[in-house]
Amino acid sequence: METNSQHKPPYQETNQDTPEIGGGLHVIEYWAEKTLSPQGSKLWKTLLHKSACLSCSWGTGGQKGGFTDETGEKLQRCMKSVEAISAEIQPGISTHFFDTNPIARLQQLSSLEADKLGRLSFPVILRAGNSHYERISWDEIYQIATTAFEKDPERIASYSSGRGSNEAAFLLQLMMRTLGSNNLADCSDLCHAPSTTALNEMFGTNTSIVSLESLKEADCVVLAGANSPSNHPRLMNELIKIRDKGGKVIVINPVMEIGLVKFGSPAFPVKSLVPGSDIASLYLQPIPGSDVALFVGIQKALIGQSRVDRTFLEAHTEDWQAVLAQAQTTSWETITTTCGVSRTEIETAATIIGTSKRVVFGWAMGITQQTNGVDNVYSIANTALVSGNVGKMGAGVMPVRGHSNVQGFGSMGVTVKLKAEIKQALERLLGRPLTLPKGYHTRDLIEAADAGKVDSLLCVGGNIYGANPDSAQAKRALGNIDTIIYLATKPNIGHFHGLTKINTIIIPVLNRFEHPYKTTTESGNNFVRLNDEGETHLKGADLVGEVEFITRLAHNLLGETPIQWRKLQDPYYVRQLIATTIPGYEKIASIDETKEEFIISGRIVTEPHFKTPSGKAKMFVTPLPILNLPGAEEFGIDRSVNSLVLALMTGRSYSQHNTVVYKIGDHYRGMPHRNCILINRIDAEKIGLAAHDLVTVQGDAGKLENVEIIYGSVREGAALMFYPEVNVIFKARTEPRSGTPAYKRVPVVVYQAK
Ligand SMILES: Nc1nc2c(c(=O)[nH]1)N[C@H]1C(S)=C(S)[C@@H](COP(=O)(O)OP(=O)(O)OC[C@H]3O[C@@H](n4cnc5c(=O)[nH]c(N)nc54)[C@H](O)[C@@H]3O)O[C@H]1N2
Ligand SMILES: Nc1nc2c(c(=O)[nH]1)N[C@H]1C(S)=C(S)[C@@H](COP(=O)(O)OP(=O)(O)OC[C@H]3O[C@@H](n4cnc5c(=O)[nH]c(N)nc54)[C@H](O)[C@@H]3O)O[C@H]1N2
Ligand code: SF4
Ligand SMILES: [Mo]
Repeated sequence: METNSQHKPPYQETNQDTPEIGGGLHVIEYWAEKTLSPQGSKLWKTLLHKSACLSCSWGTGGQKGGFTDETGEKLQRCMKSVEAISAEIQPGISTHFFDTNPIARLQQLSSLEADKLGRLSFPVILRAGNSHYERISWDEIYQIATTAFEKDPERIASYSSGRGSNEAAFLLQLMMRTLGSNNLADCSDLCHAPSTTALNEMFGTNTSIVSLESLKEADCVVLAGANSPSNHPRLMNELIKIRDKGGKVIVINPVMEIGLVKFGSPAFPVKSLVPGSDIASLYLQPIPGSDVALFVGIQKALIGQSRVDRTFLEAHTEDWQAVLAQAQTTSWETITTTCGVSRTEIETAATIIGTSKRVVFGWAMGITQQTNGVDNVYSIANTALVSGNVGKMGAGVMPVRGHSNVQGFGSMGVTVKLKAEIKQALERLLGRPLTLPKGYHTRDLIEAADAGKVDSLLCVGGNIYGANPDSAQAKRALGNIDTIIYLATKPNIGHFHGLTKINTIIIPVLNRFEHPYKTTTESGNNFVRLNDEGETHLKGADLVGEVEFITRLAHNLLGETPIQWRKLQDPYYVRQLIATTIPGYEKIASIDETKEEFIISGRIVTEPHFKTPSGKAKMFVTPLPILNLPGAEEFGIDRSVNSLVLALMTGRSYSQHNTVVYKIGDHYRGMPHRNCILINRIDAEKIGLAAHDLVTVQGDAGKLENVEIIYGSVREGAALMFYPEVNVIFKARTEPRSGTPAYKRVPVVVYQAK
């Protein structure tokens, strides 16, 4: 098929189904369609409810009203929140649904179909040997759950996903740790764990050191491995404003995402929405997994241009000499062949960074979901330090987080790497020393379950089956567990494939805007929001709050001393515990009275003093990755077959939230359905393929067939597909220090079946 951009280099060509800009009127059409739908009034009631947006970590909403950000700016609500709310306000699943649909039929459902079943509204159980989920009483649930979690603490575990509240998260880890278990797997293990690891080593903090207020003062943003027009749309408003005031945006992404080139934002209806605003001043398309080389190249160019801030390095950092020496001694040849970006482009990036006054470096999954994800983050932060862009307003390092409260879960101690300060505070609370075994993060949990070492698992949200690589392994591993309890708002494919040996229980929970009490959440910008009480539209449904479920289970297991679990059913008292346990959260103690949302103290760094033992930022040398791809024969493909090995990036389509698919296509990449592979025209032509041909895409764990070739602006040698479907084809290769799978560089072979 023709492309609409023949004049561009081949890896910048898109297909004719791609719109001219990201965002734009399409977004307004979606708002209109949803507003006029039968759910319209419910949708608007929820949008106006004083609670944080459910969708991403940008964390719009809260006490200032649904459309205001923490600096008081209006019109900061995007259609992704409409998408998330629309799914939550669906009618409840009928009471007969599970009686008439055997598990074998439920397993045929796609992610989209599972979500469209509606809200879970009564608890169900699948018992060993049975073919149907059936309704279960609360008494029996607590009896099964109590027996399950009385087991050896090494053999019990939890998995969580960042949609719940801080209060639920705090209680979850408190219960698990009081029981003696440190097996607190969390979706962040699959996500920003490399950022947490690296930032902790370098700056002594786990999160972004930039506030939204500070970001607004930047005159340059470097955004690497993030498809923000789709996943953090309100970040786009900040980029637009930075460009409007003459600032620069450098985008680093193997795919030229249309919304990162030009974005039409509804927040600026006249000047931006229809014509679109320029986003990238410079767009670099590296080879997937090669960002370290690119950033070492930028450091080298900064040295060459005499733009290194040596005074800053000497005064405020450690081991900078080794980092500069690495950049100096690594040849341009090595750098450019590793990352596939030219020296001229790298030098241009360095000039922009070096001549800007205040640069914020942001990143997301393209950086972390790599076998060297921690090095990737080190290399970005090294670049920030080398150019003197840390420790002042308008500058710093900013991981762009995932789920709306994933960061809150980490802060509350839902992690295998518990901070020493929190451990000590928990010990004071319990009046005894805590022994914390190593603990299973998400990948270790799957491996342990696969080896038969896990008896009971409590899943507070999420889809542990759908989120992990190698779906067959995930299914097998979960199948080795005796009891899994899924707390969830809506059914997902994990509830139908992640089945246990004995009891699989699905418990329907209230969501953020439905609790009869206040809760709090934490945004990726370290801002704590207060969510007001609400009510559910599911009349007569049998739902539970996460706080209620966890406290009741904990009471059954642990009694009333030293922790009064029944009192903690009121989240007000949980907040009092958080205030004395979690560093920086002191203000939460009075939030019920003051309603004052706040930035967590000690997180935002605007002076060059760091929470490391020396008070200086510690720098790390970042070895360049060796990025070979296996030959086709290593996939068992005969030489006579015309095939191509590619580095596959797996991630989100425009209309999905993680494993939950809302619409099948991706409007902005011109991909009409889920079973597509986005590749470069040149690559396709190498093996005689054309757009819309059907191919097999095979990894080391399986293959997908009849995958449609879509031409897109992906760099040569790389391709892109959507999860969770693609998770059937590859095994986990993980980053050793964080356990995060390399979802963004999956070796696959592409060929046409005979
Ligand atoms: N609407 C919506 N919002 C979401 C989510 C959602 O699913 N839907 N999910 C939430 C969650 S949990 C998360 S973690 C975030 C995810 O937010 P993102 O990280 O933006 O999402 P991804 O789709 O994983 O893709 C990231 C980008 O990385 C690029 N990339 C791939 N490989 C590389 C590489 O090697 N180097 C570089 N520089 N770039 C690369 C891809 O081309 C893609 O544009 O979004 C959150 N917000
Ligand atoms: N191939 C590939 N795989 C990936 C990724 C990738 O880029 N590529 N990204 C990874 C990343 S970054 C992440 S974060 C994981 C996501 O992994 P998860 O967080 O495990 O998955 P989600 O799809 O976000 O979970 C959705 C489910 O959460 C439940 N839910 C929603 N709201 C609530 C609530 O308020 N309370 C409770 N209890 N349940 C609720 C609903 O039942 C919904 O079906 O996937 C990872 N997997
Ligand atoms: S940017 Fe994120 S938090 Fe803000 S409205 Fe959109 S989805 Fe919600
Ligand atoms: Mo994530």
